[in-house]
Amino acid sequence: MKEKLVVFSGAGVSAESGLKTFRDMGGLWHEYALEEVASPKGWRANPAAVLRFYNERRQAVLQAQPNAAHLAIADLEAVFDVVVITQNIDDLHERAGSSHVVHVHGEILKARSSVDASLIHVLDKPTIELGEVCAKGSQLRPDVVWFGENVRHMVACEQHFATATRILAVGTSLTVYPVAGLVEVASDAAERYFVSPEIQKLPYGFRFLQGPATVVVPHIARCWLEGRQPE
Ligand code: BJW
Repeated sequence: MKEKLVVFSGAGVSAESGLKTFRDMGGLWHEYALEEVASPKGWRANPAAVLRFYNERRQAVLQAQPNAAHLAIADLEAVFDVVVITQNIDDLHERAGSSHVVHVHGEILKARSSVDASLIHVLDKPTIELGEVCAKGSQLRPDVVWFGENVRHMVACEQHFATATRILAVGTSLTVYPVAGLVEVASDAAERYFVSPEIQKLPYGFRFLQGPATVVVPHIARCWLEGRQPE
């Protein structure tokens, strides 16, 4: 049986594919008020503005390509049972070849009913427009998790974190809960790495490797695939 390896990713892993992070300088939350575009209240107040925000980001996702970090994470499947738990709503892990990806904050390439969260479908075009409705006649919205809404698959994710023997966290500021708390569920026996270009709060038991995802993640993957400890 293969060893269980959890990759926990945030916006930073897709930054070098040209997708903006949220809280860095130049990030989305410096350009937009998060309560206006990423909350149920903002959606009720101005659905057209919310749809525009996500339509523009969906176009960017469709134009982006997986980078060396996404590809290195996919390569790890040669040796490990890899579960990618991502806060990202893009599909770059899947396009890089990762076969088990859990999207805790939803997926931008899917639409869902605004009255029934179980009515979800994959979009066949890059935009959702006002007036496009679900089978129950309500406006379609992006299938993403806004502030105040329940995140997805938490019980399964806690199980994956608790049973993994290796964990690689990359490109997240660990500011958004409850997902940020997953790092605390990791086993003390697990080998744990945290990758970011800047020194920030380091979760307990994680070793910090500083640098951009496209440099540090392929290095860690190479070491793990060759049975060496990353330095
Ligand atoms: C690189 C790099 C490179 C750069 N290489 N790295 C008080 C305490 C605790 C919790 C709360 C609280 N008050 C409210 C809450 C709950 C709230 C919350 O956590 N708020 C905090 C902000 C305080 N959470 C929620 O509401 C969640 N739901 C929930 O709790 O439900 C229960 C509930 C119900 C009712 C009432 C209250 C609670 C839902 C959270 C939904 C988050 N949604 C978003 C937007 C939607 C998706 C989208 O539009 O994309 O998800 S917010 C945004 O942040 C997005 C991300 O997934 C998420 C995390 O961001 P991430 O990925 O960490 O990005 P950044 O930008 O923060 O960090 C990037 C990092 O990359 C940085 O460290 C860089 O250095 C690094 N980086 N370049 C490697 N090249």
